[in-house]
Amino acid sequence: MANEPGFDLKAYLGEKRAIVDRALRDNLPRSSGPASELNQAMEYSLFAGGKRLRPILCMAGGAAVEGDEETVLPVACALEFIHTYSLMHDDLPAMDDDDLRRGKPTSHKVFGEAMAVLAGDGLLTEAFFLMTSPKIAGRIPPRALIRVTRMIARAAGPAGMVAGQAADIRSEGQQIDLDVLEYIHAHKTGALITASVASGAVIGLGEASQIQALADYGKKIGAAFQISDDILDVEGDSHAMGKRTGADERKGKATYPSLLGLARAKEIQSGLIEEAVTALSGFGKAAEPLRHLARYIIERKK
Ligand code: GRG
Repeated sequence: MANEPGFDLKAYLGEKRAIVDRALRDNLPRSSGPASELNQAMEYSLFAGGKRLRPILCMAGGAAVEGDEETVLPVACALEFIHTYSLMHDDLPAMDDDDLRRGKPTSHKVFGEAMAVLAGDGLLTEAFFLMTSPKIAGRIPPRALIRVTRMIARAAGPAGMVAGQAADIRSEGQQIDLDVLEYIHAHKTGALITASVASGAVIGLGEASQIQALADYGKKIGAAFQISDDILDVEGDSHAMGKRTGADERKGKATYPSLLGLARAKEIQSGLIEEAVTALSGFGKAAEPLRHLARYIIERKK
């Protein structure tokens, strides 16, 4: 289905980012005591210029089932907490050893390794404190809240993102095939993106078939998103991205372009976006932001 004309994605993203940023500030734990540096480190990475894609997908998932945005918002923020923790830990010397992210020095470069580990731990645990807060618990049935909490824990943990990261680390410098690469992508990146869209729909009290359709959409855009990341590392503008490109090749990482070539990677990516939009065929105008977000994933420059 073609995107409807008249939808201004830039304005939509700007408006939702402002809402997310405000809510993140409101929900950031503060401390002026002996551990205040921990809070500074959490704040530094949370406000280092992320696109807020996961919270926006969560809000758009909620909107697709006509859920209440205020109720979805704490879960949207929790997803950004988890995403930020994963980037902080991924950047550590023990993992990807990156000095720059989004054009800024990484957490361990500013605060030291121990504080970067702890600030990541803090964001991860705080996410679950936030998503089970009375702000949500008083508004939706307990079953929906438990379902969302388990869904996000699954996606972030050792059956999801953490497993993807472990497989990725073990595959570095090795010849891997497309099946392993797909496993890494689906777990490391896809799981949290899928949970972002689906959790919005669960909190928005969508029907089972709607939640399933939105999870299918999430899987497709999650896969396309990771292919974009691989393509941007080959063709992207390092200035726009705030980091050096070509890192995958330097580290000997298998990617879609390295295994299949750039042209085929782009073809697969476009196919995934079409399938994602098709998964939304049962939705009307309420899913329009999601349709546009799907296209944004392959058009993004950073
Ligand atoms: C440490 C458990 C653990 C997991 C790390 C997410 C991740 C797993 C590693 C990041 C490595 C990476 C570059 C993955 C590619 C896709 C990805 C998640 C990119 C970053 O997400 P964006 O583009 O980031 O949404 P911003 O900066 O906009 O928040």
